[in-house]
Amino acid sequence: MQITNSFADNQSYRLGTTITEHLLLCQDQCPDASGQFTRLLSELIISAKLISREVNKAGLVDILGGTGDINVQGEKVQKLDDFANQAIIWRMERSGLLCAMSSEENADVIEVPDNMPKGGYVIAFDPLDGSSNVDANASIGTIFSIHRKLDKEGCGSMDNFLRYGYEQVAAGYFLYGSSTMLVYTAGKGVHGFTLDPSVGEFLLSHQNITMPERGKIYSINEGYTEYWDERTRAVVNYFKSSKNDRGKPYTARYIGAMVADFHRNLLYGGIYMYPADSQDPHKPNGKLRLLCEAAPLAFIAEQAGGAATDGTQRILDIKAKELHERVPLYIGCKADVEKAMEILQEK
Ligand code: P6P
Repeated sequence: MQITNSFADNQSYRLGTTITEHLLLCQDQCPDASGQFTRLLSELIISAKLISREVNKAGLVDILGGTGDINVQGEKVQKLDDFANQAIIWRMERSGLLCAMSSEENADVIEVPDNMPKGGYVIAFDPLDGSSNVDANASIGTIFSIHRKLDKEGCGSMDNFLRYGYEQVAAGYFLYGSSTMLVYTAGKGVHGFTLDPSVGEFLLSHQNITMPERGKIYSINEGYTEYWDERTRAVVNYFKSSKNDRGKPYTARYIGAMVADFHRNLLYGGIYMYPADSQDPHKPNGKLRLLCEAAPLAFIAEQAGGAATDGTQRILDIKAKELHERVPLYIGCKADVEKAMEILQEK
C-alpha cells in the first residue's frame, strides 16, 4: 500500500491572485502610474480589515448600539460607525497620499494635519453605510471615492471635493457580509476581491464584473409610497407589473443598506432606487449623498455596463455644490435605469 505524504500533497499553499498582485499588474500596465493609488488602496484595505474584525465580533463585545451622538446627517451614530470612521481617518492621515478627506460622519472637510505627510489625492467616504443594520447582523459596507487634488487649490479647499463624478480617479466599496469583499474600479473595469481570513488577504474572486442589459430585481423602500410623486409611483408600478428577459416578474429585494443592495444587483442584475420624497421636507432630494454614495457607485455601475441617474441626468455629470449634497438615485442595469428615466420624464 503506498503511503502518500499528505504534507507533500497538500496544495493549500496555492493562493489565488492577491489584491496586491492585481494592483501591481495594473500599475505595470499603466505607464503613467505612480504607484500612489496602489499605496492608497492598500491603506484603505488595512482600515477595512480592522472594520471587518470589529463587525464580525459585534454582539460579543460592547460595539453594538448607538454612541448617543447625532451626526451631520441628523442620524444616530452607531458605535461601529464611529469606530469605522476613526479607523479610516487614522490610516488615511498617515498614508502620505492624501491632503484632505470628507466623511459622511463629519460636517466639514478633514485636512491632513501639518505634522503628517501629504499627497495629491482627496477621498470622500461613507465609513459604514447601512449601519442601522448592525444590531440585526445584516450586511453593511464602506464606500469611497477618490479624486486628484486640484492644482490651484489648497489642501483644505472645498473645491477639491465639489467636482463632477466623471472626474473620479477611482471608487469602490468594502462589503461586510457573509464574507468581506472589496469591489473597485480605477476606470479599467470593475473587479471584486474576497477576504480570506485565514491568511488575511483579499483574493481576486470577481474579475471584470459586468451587469446584464436588463435585470430581474428592483430595490426600493415601498413603505414610503405615500411620499412619492405620481411619476415615481409609475416607475415602481412598471417594475412590479413587468416581466424580465426570462419572462418572469421582477423580484423585490431591499436590505436597507444601499451598498449591499447595489452589490447584489451588480452581480445578479437589477435596479436600486431612492427617489426624492416629495412630501418629506427633510428629504426633498432623497436621502443619499452624492459625493460618498451616489457618485462612487455610479462610477462602478457605468464601468460594469450599467447606468445611474438622478431621474433627470447622469449622476457622473453632476457637479457637487455642497459637501453633503443629496440626490435622488436610480442605479443598476442600463435598460432598467433608462426605462425609469423615460417614465420619470413623461409629461
Ligand atoms: P430607508 C442607509 O442609511 C442608507 O443611506 C442606504 O444605505 C439605504 O439604502 C437607505 O439609507 C435606507 O433608507 O429610508 O429606506 O431606511
